[in-house]
Amino acid sequence: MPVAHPEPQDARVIAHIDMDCFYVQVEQRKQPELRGKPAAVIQYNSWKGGALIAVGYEARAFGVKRSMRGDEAKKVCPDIQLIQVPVARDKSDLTLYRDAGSEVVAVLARKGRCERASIDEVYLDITDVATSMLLENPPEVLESVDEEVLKSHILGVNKDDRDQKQMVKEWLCRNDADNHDKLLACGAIIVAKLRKEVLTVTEFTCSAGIAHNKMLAKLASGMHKPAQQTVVPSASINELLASLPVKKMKQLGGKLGASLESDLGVHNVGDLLQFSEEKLQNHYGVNTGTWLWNVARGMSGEEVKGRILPKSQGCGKTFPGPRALRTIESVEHWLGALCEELSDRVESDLKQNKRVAQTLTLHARAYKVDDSESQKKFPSKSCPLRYGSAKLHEDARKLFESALREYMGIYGTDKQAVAGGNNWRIIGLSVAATNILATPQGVTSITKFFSTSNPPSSSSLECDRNIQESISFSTPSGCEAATLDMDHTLDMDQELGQPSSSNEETIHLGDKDTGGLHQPSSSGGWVYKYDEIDSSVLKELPLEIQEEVRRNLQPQKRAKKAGTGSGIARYFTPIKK
Ligand code: TTP
Repeated sequence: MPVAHPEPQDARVIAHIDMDCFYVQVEQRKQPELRGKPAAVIQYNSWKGGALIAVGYEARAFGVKRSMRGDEAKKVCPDIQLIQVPVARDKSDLTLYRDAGSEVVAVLARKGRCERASIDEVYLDITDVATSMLLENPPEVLESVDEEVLKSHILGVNKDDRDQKQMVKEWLCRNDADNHDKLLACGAIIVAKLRKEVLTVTEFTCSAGIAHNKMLAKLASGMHKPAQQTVVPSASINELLASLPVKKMKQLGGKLGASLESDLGVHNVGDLLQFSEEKLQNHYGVNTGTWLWNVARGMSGEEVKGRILPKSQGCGKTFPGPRALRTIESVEHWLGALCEELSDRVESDLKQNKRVAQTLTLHARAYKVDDSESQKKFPSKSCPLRYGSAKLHEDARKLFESALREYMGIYGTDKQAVAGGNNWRIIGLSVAATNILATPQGVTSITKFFSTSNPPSSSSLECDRNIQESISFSTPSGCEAATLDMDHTLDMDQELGQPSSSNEETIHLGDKDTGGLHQPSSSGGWVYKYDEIDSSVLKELPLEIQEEVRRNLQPQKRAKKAGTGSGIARYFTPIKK
């Protein structure tokens, strides 16, 4: 649920940095002979040449698209180099790309508050450094302006046939500009320099958007790719939004976008301007209504969070079509592989960053053989996380068994009944370590994190007591503390051919505080702060899962049907004012 934040009084300078065809660049750095050649990175699954997950710009010029498979890409671009994503434990291993992303973050974080938004995207709040520059060395006193800065696109400015660079220079160095534009001009100079530093240090090019808030900076960073930057002066906002289709904005996608189109006839974001805040609130609830009203004006007060490490870690694998898992043994096998990887990652996070993961969460997608139309979701389960691959595996197995019993409607502990039924198929499996906290500094030993975490015991009944139940579709009264954590850097193999209904839920119940994402509403239900959910990391998940999660992020609308359906929305009632 989008939440409106008041726009801060003082102008901010925010940059959104987005790496260009990131995985391809990482591979090209590894194999320099691929530089300048059409190339794409393909997923681990060679069916029809493998699914493309990143396409280099040289290949894009031939018409190669991410939606293609390798065979199709070869048809439109016979010389294309297809590079398979690294593989470990029979699944994609994104360590190489994740580490490359960290190299970039290390360069960018020197200049301002830095929020790592996904494997290859960063927000930077450079207000302080831009303000200092404006005071000490403003653009209008510069003797020369760097070429990279002059290549900037200034929305609303680069419009006629005059010398573009000259126009940019004039805009940057105007004496009569207002303070907001002057700060953006400083931002453009700072970001161009940073992008050059990123290139020197990492060999990667990136694109950037520079604006007064995160929303506009993000919109702008993708406008002129690769290796370019775009500035959004306040005067250009209306024009920008007037022609921006709502579906181009992630938060306006899914059902909200569809409803805007069908109920209000809104196609472009700017079309929202015609509606009063009250009207939008009547349609979409107080929060979303105000948020939409602000969006129409390019307003968003969301802060850049100082965060360069992910809040959680996860890994998963899909099992499409005939590869669906059908026995407890095969699930256990894959949980073992996933837990080994997760264990390596949390251990290394502990070592390198002194952070401890608190919660283990299991998600799966499933369908029933005799009822493949069923919309019932496979419940997610969480429990306190115990370090060590074997313990993680043991706990993940118990979480799975508990979830499977619930999914199959078997409330006893008869393992045989569930396992032997062979009436289910698992098409996606993932484990995640969430609630990762910095270890307290000082005398307290970190061992307390390992010894007091109530590990699930060997009996499944006891195990259930420790499990933080996921949203239970059948027992809403158990809903005491809904938590939602979508900030996983999930590694999911993306493969085609799987049934389209995604059953993943990242919402679970429990008595642990997972970072204050939720508050009780006055009506006794729960709301979560949409803007605190880092949804961009979702792009590592298969598209249909992304869709599903996004659908579930519009609880207010769904909450209108509270009590009438079995969807999760009934637990998320709007705050009454
Ligand atoms: P993107 O930033 O979406 O795309 P990109 O960097 O490849 O290209 P662009 O220059 O247009 O921004 O994604 C970053 C990386 O994330 C991408 O290189 C590969 C990976 N990725 C996936 O694995 N699956 C996906 O569905 C998407 C969208 C990206």
